[in-house]
Amino acid sequence: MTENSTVRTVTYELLRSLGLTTVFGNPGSTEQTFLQEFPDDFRYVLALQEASAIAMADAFAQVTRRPALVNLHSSAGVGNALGNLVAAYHGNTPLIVTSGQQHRELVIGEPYLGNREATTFPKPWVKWSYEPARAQDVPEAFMRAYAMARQPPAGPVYLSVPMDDWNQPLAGPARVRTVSARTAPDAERLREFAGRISASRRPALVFGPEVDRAGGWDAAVALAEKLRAAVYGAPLGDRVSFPEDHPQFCGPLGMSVKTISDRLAGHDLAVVIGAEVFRYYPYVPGDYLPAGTGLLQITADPEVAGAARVGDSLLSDPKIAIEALLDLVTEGSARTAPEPMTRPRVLPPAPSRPLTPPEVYAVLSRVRPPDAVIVNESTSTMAQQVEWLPTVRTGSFFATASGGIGWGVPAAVGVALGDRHRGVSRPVIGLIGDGSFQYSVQALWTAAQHQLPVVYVAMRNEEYSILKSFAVLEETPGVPGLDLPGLGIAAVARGFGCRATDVATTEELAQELKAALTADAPTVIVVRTQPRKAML
Ligand SMILES: Cc1ncc(C[n+]2csc(CCOP(=O)(O)OP(=O)(O)O)c2C)c(N)n1
Ligand SMILES: [Mg+2]
Repeated sequence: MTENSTVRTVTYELLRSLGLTTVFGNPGSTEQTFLQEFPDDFRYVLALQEASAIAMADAFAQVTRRPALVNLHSSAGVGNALGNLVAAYHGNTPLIVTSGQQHRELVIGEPYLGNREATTFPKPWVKWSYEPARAQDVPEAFMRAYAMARQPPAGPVYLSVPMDDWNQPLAGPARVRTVSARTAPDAERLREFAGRISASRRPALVFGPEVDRAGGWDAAVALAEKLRAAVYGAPLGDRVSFPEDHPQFCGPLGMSVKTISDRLAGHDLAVVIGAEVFRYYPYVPGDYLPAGTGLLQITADPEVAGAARVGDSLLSDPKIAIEALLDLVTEGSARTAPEPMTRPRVLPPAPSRPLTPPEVYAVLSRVRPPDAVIVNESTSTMAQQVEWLPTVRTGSFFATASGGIGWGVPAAVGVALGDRHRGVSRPVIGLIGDGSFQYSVQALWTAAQHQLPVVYVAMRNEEYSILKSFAVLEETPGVPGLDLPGLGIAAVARGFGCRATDVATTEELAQELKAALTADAPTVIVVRTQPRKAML
């Protein structure tokens, strides 16, 4: 044992070997034993609240395509983080979330800032949850956490580490292992699927977020073209997996049982790859599938396959399956090409004040650089993005995978940090509703401190607009708490160190966007907009 070799030094050496040298977090007294003498080759990304730490790490992991490490404060910090942990779980993001436990000597007496039933607390939104039985097990617990987070289906895991463990003597090095990040399909079942796809007269391909995450964008295009199939976007996607300007792209599938079933009518087969069947919301009754339509699902996640309401499932990494299908299916040149999606792009006859969301989207579609990333959390206008701002490149659209808001503002920070980490420079545009902006607003400070190229466009319609549409759908008049008067978003953003401005016209918006795209600090552009009745 080298002199001064401890649980902490052995663990840092392991983290270094695993490439986990960025730590997202918010510290407390129970974490300082871990963070002490923080090595120079490690980087600590401070988030001012734990919901921000998780969503930043989530997007960072997605962009770098590697697990990310998060360190939170005891039960209070984990509690603040839980909402965004749900998104990481549904988004299959490999996150190793750690928090400090009180001193082992004190735990039996329920000490101040102890973490009662620590391993239960983040469940069911972690794949694995552990508190080492002995201090000496800490490095191996990290190794196991890494393996669990990375293996398919990837996802968040949790480790609670008593604060006195870190200084315990321990001989290194830790045992380093590798694990698979992809699993191949059962060959026989895949051939069966290929046969059914080849025999289909009018197949519909539905590509979901797992495809883009697996790096399957190009393979998805090749499969669609070989089959000459209609392609739809999976409901409520947190990633886009197929170019939305492709002539075979027919638009989003819909969200409710009824709209999806109506959309699939006329297709004898729906092939859903890398998505739930389906991510339904809201409940509008209907048939789960139209009469005469079969359904095949390919996913890497047994839970997602198990929960499908209809159809036959195959477990596989989506990219491996698509590439294998490409060889197995017969050419679909005899099929009639699908009708591409229409984009009416209707604008008001004269400029309106406040602006309508389409006027804002029209400016964005003009000014957006082709390589820009969009993070969208503008709930009542998200459906308009596909019309105005089609995603045309892999890894360039992000949204919450859970439906919980308060993910987008910090996720934009995580995307920009991830890009910087992998040596890529792209503008990141966060389209965020004025309500959604508030939940993890302190992420702006981290963006400013790191001088990240993030441009937020905050749509200030002064309400929770989507919830007003839901009130109509659900026939629930008189719901309180849906108006948001008096929010000074630009002032808040300035307070966190961002550039910020209020705009009222399309000219001002275009001008401020252009300036923001070349600025050396993050910018928040607050645009006053009219509430919009969302199509649910
Ligand atoms: C953490 C969390 N709290 C509450 C909700 C419920 N919710 C869904 S959308 C929404 C309003 C969003 O308003 P805003 O961001 O202003 O967008 P708009 O609908 O006005 O476009 C709320 C409160 C949620 N999804 N997640
Ligand atoms: Mg709003």
